[in-house]
Amino acid sequence: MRFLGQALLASVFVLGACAGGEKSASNDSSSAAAPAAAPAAAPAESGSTATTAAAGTAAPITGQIHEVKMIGDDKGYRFEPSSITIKVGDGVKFVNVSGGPHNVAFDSTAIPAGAAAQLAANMPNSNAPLQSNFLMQPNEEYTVSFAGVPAGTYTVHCTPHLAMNMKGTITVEK
Ligand SMILES: [Cu+2]
Repeated sequence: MRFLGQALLASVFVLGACAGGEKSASNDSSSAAAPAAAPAAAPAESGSTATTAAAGTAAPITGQIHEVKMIGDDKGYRFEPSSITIKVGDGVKFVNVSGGPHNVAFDSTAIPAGAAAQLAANMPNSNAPLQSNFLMQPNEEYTVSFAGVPAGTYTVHCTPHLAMNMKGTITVEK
């Protein structure tokens, strides 16, 4: 919308300049041209996450995506819902609603045996294996694929608020 507005303004300016026959400096041309340079897509995670990436290849979500809110308010810090049941192949989208920064973290001892490598591979932009980056802004999201992982109970927590018992349970069914 903003780009369109600038383009329209620029057109009006150019038309006006032609009609008037005056070659005044086009002080708007640089800003009108700027939006044409599209920002490059965010690069994939580099160096620091090499150990995570090496754990395996991410398995894309093939099923439903379930939303879990991450909330911190006067009632405390929590995942909402704190307990969900999904299928293998589904994804869980965590949304930072309030009280962040939050993250999405799994303790390798609180997930099914044999789950860690694939789950880590399914977690982009990890700060460490099984730990997402920190969600700083309201409405920032982080989606974890539960494709290719064993069925069972996955306990998820938020590292900054673990001491405040910000934990949840994701039951993954075959
Ligand atoms: Cu948190």
